Amino acid sequence: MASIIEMRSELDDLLRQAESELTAAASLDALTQCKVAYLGKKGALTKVLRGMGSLSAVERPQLGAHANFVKSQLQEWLDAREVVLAKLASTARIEAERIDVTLPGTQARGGAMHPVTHGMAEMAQIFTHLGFSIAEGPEIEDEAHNFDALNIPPEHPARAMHDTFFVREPASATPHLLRTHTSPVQIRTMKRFLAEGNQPPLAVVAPGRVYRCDHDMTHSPMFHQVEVFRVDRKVSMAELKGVLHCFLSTYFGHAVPIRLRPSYFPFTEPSAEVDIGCVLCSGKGCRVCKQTGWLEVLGSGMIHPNVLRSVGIDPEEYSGFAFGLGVERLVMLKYGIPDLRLFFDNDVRFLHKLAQGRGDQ
Ligand code: 2U9
Repeated sequence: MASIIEMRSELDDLLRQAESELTAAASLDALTQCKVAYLGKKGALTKVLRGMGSLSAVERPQLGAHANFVKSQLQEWLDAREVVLAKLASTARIEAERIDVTLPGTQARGGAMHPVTHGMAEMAQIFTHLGFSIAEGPEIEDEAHNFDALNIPPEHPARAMHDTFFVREPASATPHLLRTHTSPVQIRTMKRFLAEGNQPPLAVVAPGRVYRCDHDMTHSPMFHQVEVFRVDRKVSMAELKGVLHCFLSTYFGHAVPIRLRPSYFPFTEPSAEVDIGCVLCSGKGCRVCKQTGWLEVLGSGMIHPNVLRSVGIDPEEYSGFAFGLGVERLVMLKYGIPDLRLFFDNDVRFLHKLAQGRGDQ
């Protein structure tokens, strides 16, 4: 059985040991463990106090007073160490969560024009620089503007050739369709121009979506056209050829040879298909130009007198040239795009690469 002297010295040993352990506690967790080990129900202090039963009634309060001192000293050190460790822990957390605002951020990739939209804008701009005005019109048209006014009467085979999408509507209403070319825009523009009391000259470029019921490797049911016309006194085929050469050379960025081959369109007379010297092999002959050295790029001609008459322009006094081109084909040739379907898949890797090549971003 321990004497009061021994028990006092046990308490003093406990205090000394606790002091060194508490100062060594490196984390709040370690400190909690220390607290349990010394002040807990099964801790070192309780263990010493359990022996108090063997002390006399005089000794018991003496040791009790000393035990209270030891306990409050322990508590004081624990509290002080806790403040230090809590501060260290919060500094470490702040350090770990620190954000370096000087690091470069993740770049948000900007959007860019679709190659077809971009190409169409490029083409339209060449014409605005030549003094042409841009015109737009409805994509849902009637037969009068899409066919009749363009010298394509109801039984004309060109109506069947155009593979038209008709819009379902009540039998009493005028049939409507998705325009098969942007020519109805030209018709509407000429009519409006005259209705506003003007007389030619008139020079217009009509870019936009057109629709044909046609779908294979090289045809999409929706594609884009740019159509151009100029009406004035004495407009000639020579002027047409000059404008074509200027347009195609500006678009491709270098002088391109062109040739006109006789052709037939209901809305032009005479009509000509236009070829350019192959931009891939410079006319030497390759797979794309099928060894001919030439690529067909557009259709053209002098506006048919019936078309001028249909809008109220006297073909005896005025003449005009017109031509139309498929935007996708010209964009493919300029940017070396091998497959029409790439335009419609909208794979951002393809679109981004093209935009980068153009220097858009
Ligand atoms: C008016 C009068 C005449 C526009 C023309 C073509 C010839 C032509 C095709 C090229 C490729 C359509 O996209 S494509 O399939 N176009 O061959 N277009 S003459 O003639 C007009 C236009 C408007 C008032």
